[in-house]
Order: sequence, then structure tokens, then C-alpha cells
Amino acid sequence: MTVASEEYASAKLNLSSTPKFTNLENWRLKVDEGRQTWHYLVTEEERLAWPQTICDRYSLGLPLNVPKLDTPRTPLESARNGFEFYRRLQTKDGHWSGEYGGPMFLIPGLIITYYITGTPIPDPMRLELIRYLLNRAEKNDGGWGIHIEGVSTVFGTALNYVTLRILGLGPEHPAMIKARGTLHKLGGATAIPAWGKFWLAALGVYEWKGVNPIPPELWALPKALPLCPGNWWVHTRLVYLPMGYIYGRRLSAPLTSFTQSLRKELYVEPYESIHWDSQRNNVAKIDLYTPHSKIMDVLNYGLTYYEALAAKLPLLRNYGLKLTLDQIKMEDENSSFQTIGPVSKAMNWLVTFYEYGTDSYQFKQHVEKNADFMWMGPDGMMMNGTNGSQLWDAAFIAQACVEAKLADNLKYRENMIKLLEFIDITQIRRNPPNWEKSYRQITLGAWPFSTREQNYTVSDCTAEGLKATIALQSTPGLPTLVDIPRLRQAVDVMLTMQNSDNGFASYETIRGPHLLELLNPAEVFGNIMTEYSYPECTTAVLMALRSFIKVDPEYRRAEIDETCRRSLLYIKKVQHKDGSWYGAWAICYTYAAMFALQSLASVNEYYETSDHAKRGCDFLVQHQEADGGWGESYKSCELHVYSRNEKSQVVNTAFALRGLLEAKYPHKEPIRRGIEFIMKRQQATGEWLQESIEGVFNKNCMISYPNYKFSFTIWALGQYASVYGDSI
Ligand code: LAN
Repeated sequence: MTVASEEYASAKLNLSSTPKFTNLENWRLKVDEGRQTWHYLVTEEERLAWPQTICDRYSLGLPLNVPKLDTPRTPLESARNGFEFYRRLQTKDGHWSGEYGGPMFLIPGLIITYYITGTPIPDPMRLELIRYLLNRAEKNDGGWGIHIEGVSTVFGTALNYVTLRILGLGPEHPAMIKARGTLHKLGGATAIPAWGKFWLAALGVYEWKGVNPIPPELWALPKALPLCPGNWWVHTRLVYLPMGYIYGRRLSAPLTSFTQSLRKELYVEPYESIHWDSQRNNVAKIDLYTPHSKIMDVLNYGLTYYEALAAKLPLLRNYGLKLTLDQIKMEDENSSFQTIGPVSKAMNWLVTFYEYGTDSYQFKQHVEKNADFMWMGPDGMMMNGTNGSQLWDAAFIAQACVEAKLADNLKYRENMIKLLEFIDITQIRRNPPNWEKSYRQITLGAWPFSTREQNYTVSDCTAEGLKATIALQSTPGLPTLVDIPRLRQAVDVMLTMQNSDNGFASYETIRGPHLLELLNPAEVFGNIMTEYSYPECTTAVLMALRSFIKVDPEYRRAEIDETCRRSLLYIKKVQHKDGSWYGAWAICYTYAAMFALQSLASVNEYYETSDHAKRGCDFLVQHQEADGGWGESYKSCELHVYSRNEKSQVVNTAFALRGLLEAKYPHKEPIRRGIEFIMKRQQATGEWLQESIEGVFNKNCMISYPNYKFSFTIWALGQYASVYGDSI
């Protein structure tokens, strides 16, 4: 077993000036059944044998040399130009790749684990990570926020500071001096939120005494108790699972001169003088989104006594550790070491280091699959929020192409067949072997968010996958690859997922009471303890079931009708007084309205026939900007009030337009102006440029969906033409 060596960071450069970065011309993206990994080619020979694709160059922000197109005169011409550009970016396995960045707390977990496990970071990766983090530092204060558009926080600044130090920047590098200044102004790293405390303690630069208890014995609770982790939101339980293991054993990297130095750099007071017991609930104000409840504080207080006891009862602790280890093993195997997300990815990897060592199969698999999370962009290398958004983006562009009459265009036949093939191979064909024991939702027939290998059912990904399949397969000239029995399996999965509040949640049904939110320990996120129903997921399932009955009218028909009826009740129930719906997975009210209005339209509830639809449309129209577009800021998600962006955004505009068109909003002018706005923002090459960040999770962290600027614009243009004819 290698242990973090003295030299690792210190001899690794300790740069006081910025290093030379890589040559972007040398990077290549490899795709294989949805898996996407970046490779740096060193020799001329290799580069000649594996030339860059347009997709590679586009992702890297390199000049493309694509032709200028005739200025479109109609919406469908604009959609065609858009796709003419976009189709060049399709990968050879049929999907569209893209960066899935935004959160600024993912790279640190990964790099800290590289450090602790003594795993060498390939130089091109190391250099490009440095470049990315330097590019993402806040211009004025040199710190980092929780996401790329947020203000500097202790969480972002302390973790990314440590990361850059591990990657080789010395404490005297100007960027480090500046960031450290900001960190100290914010009070230093003592007040870092819980997940930051965890990573710093694992690295050996924070004391475990300063971390609130994460007892692995929680996993012994019977499922009948709400507090059993099996009832939490799947992402939260799968983060607290490996955390419990590491915490339960209080595993920290051995102290080196490097970590000793970090202990000096991160704090405003001498490390030895810090009173760690007082730090457990110390969180900087700027970081705090969900303060601990009183009950949480009492529970934590009680648990610290329990921890003292557990230290004396190795049998009990070992039992807890065994339970967590079993679960970690199942999660790793079920997801082929991709794991459900980037936070647990690094933590599970760390567990395999301590448990099995660096020569083990498990450890090596984790190292290999790390690559699936890394993305090279114009600003350097980042860690994606999942191992990609492959299926999700593919499903949207497929439906957009059908709507915009591109799918039946002979010119694009090849693109559409490849796209359908990708959707076909991405459907999950089995249940995880231990699905009940690992508290998993069934997966047979589901579509995941990213790849089949990742192997997680998501309600709306299954729904969009099914809708896209049916839409493509119903297009004249396109083959049928997914047969009826497989479509039925997707329906079977969705029918297991409706909640008692009639809505659909993300990965599973709601298993625990929402009161569990009182025990949200993470401080920086909202609504993470249980599943919740969402208008987006509910609509997606409803629409998928409705498109399914067109191809298979008899199958489980009574249940399908009942599920649809109840979904609609949910959509109406969660509409706010002002006519809006809150969107949880993209920004924000415009996104949710697009879905909710679609639900209503599916039962012929339109502007003129339904008060719900009318109020939904009025809300949207109220927020149209003078330039004809809509521009919603991520602040909507945090604050729960519609917040304007400085600039109108093509993506929000497309969301809003699609909602209005679904609802048959009777006044053409606002819609026409919105379409005109989208057309004006289109470049001569047919592309739309990247604007503000599009997505969100847990209310407080934003995440990029760069493909939306193609899929939703093309979709809105097509839909406009379907309703009003192809002229503007
Ligand atoms: C995602 C990405 C996709 C998203 C949609 C399909 C868009 C949504 O409709 C349902 C929820 C889902 C699947 C989703 C859940 C939370 C994710 C996985 C993410 C936003 C991507 C990253 C995020 C994950 C939780 C990030 C890691 C952070 C933690 C708090 C663990």
C-alpha cells in the first residue's frame, strides 16, 4: 500500500509561478457505448493516427472552420441551421457529449483522494485542473463559491485552495496568496460546512473531533424506521454511507510536512490552539443555506456521547463498519464503479484504499472510472456532476428533431439512426442483483440519466427515453429497435414510482417523511433528506404514458389511466397562487412551467379552457423582457421568487415559449417575438453560444446543461411552426 509521501506535493513543484499548460490540439475524446473519456496524445504519430473530431475541437473551444449558412427566414430554417451545426458534434456512438460542470466542491474530494492514496495524477490532467481552478477563481477576491456563478464561500475557497496546493501550487503563488487572504477574511477553515470538515479531516488538516458524528451503525436500523438510511434520498444516503465508514474508523492521512504546512495556511489561529469541540456546529454565515434545526443539534449532542461509547465497544462499531462496507461493495458492483455521483465516487474509492489496498481490483477499477467524470473544456479540466448526461440530452434532441421535422429529413437519416441506436443500447436490461438489500429501485426497463453502465433508474429519464424512442420509431423510414416488450418494461418501472401525493420523484418513491429534513446535516443544500415529487418528473412520466398508449393501447391500460389522472391532480395542486410552478432541476419557474403546461394540455386544458393553464401563461408573459426573450437567474432557485437575469437567455426563452405553445396561448405576438429573439441570437454557423448556467440541484447548487441551448431552441422553433405555420 502506498501512503501519501512527503514528496507528493512538496517535490511535485511547489510552484510559485503558473506552470505551462497543455496544448489543446493534443486532446481527444474517446466514446464507447456512452462512456466518454479524454486522452492526451503526446507524439505526432499518435495524433496523426487519431485526429481531432469537430466535437473535440468544439468542446475545447478551438476554431472549427464550419461553413456559414444562409440566414434563416423561417423558424424551421433556423431549426435546420441549428441542427446542421449541432449534428457535427454527434459522437460516433450516437449521443451528444458535453461538459456537466458547475459545482465547485467535486474536484477537491477527488484530488484529496488522489493525494491520500498516493495515486499519481497524470501530468496533463494535473495541469489542466490547475488551469480550470485558476480560471474559476472569483475575479475580485480570488476565492471560489459553491458553484461557478456563486460568491466566494469557505466551502469553495478552503477546498479548492487545498486542491491547488496538492496539484502543485506553492503557498507563495500569487493566486494562493489571494485566495488565502479571502479565506482568512471569511474566518478561516474552522467554519467550513460539514462536507468540507469531512474532507479536511480525511486529509489530516482538521480534527475528527470537530466533525459531527456520522455513525455507520445507522445502517443497522430496520427499514420500518424512517431514520433508516434506506429511506433517505438516494444521493444523500450514498454520500453518508462511505462517510460513515471513514468517520467510523477516523481515518486520516498521515501528517507530512505538506499537511503540516496546510494546517498553518488554512486557519487564522494556530492549529494547536483551536478548540475543536466548538467547531462541529460552526459554519460561516456566507455558506449557510439550511441551518441545523434544534432537533439536529440535540441529536448531534447525543451522538457525541454515543461515539465515546462506540470507541469502547469495538464489536458494535465493527458491525456498523461491516454493514457500510457491504453496501459500498454492492453500490460499486451495481454501477461498475461509476457510483451514483461524483461525491460518493471519490469516497467509495477512498474506502477501497483503506479496505483492500492499491493493488486490489476494486481500487484499480475506481481509478479507471475516475476518467469518466473528467471533462476538458476551454478553461481546463473539471469534474462532471455525473459520468455525463448522455441519455438525457439524447432524448431531448431526438424529440426536438421530430418536432422540427428534422427526423424525417433524408439528409439527417444517418444521425437519427445512430441516435436511436444509442437510446436503444442505453436502456437498462436487468435489475441489480442485490437490489432489495441495497435499497434500490428496480431498474429493468428503465433509462438512466447518463449510461447503462451507471445503472440508475430515474423516473423522468425513463420517461424521456421512452418518449424519444417512440417518437423516433414512429418516424417514417426509421427502424424499430426497441420492441413492445421492452417499451412495456419501461412502463412497468414507471408504474412503480408514483407517490402517495400523486407526483413522481427522481430516483425512487418518497420513502421517509419530509420531516426528516429537520435532520439535514449538510448546511449548504435544501431538500436533500428524502425524495420529493416534482412537476418536471411528474409531467415527463405522464407524457410518456400517454405516448405509450398510442403504440400499445391495451397494456395495463386501467392503471395507466389512473396514474395519469392522479398526476394531473398533483400538477394542479402544486401550482402557486401567482400561476407559477417551482422547478427543482433547471432554472427555474420557466423550466417548470414548460412541463406543467404540457401536463394540462395533455387533457385538453388550455389557456381558454382552464384556469390553471391561463394563470400559468399569464405568469410567463408577465416576465417576458423587452427584447422578446426571457432571462431567469439562478437566484430564483435559491430564493423561491422569480428573479431576473441581467440578460435574456435563449434557454429560458425556449422553456417559456414551449409552455405557452402547449397551452395554446391565444395571443401570437409575445410568442412570435420570443421566436424572433431565439433566431436573432443564432450565429451564422447555426449554433447558439453558451449563456448563463442552466441547471440546479438541491436549491443552492447550479449545474451546466450546455446541450439545452440546442435541444430546447430547436424544439421551440419546431413547435412554433407546428402551431402557427413556418413563417414569422
Ligand atoms: C441530477 C441530474 C439530472 C436530474 C434530472 C434528470 C434533470 C432531474 O429531472 C431528476 C434528478 C437528476 C437525476 C439529478 C439529481 C441530482 C444530481 C445527480 C443531478 C443534479 C446531477 C448532480 C446531482 C448530484 C446530487 C451532485 C452531487 C451532490 C450531492 C449533493 C451528492
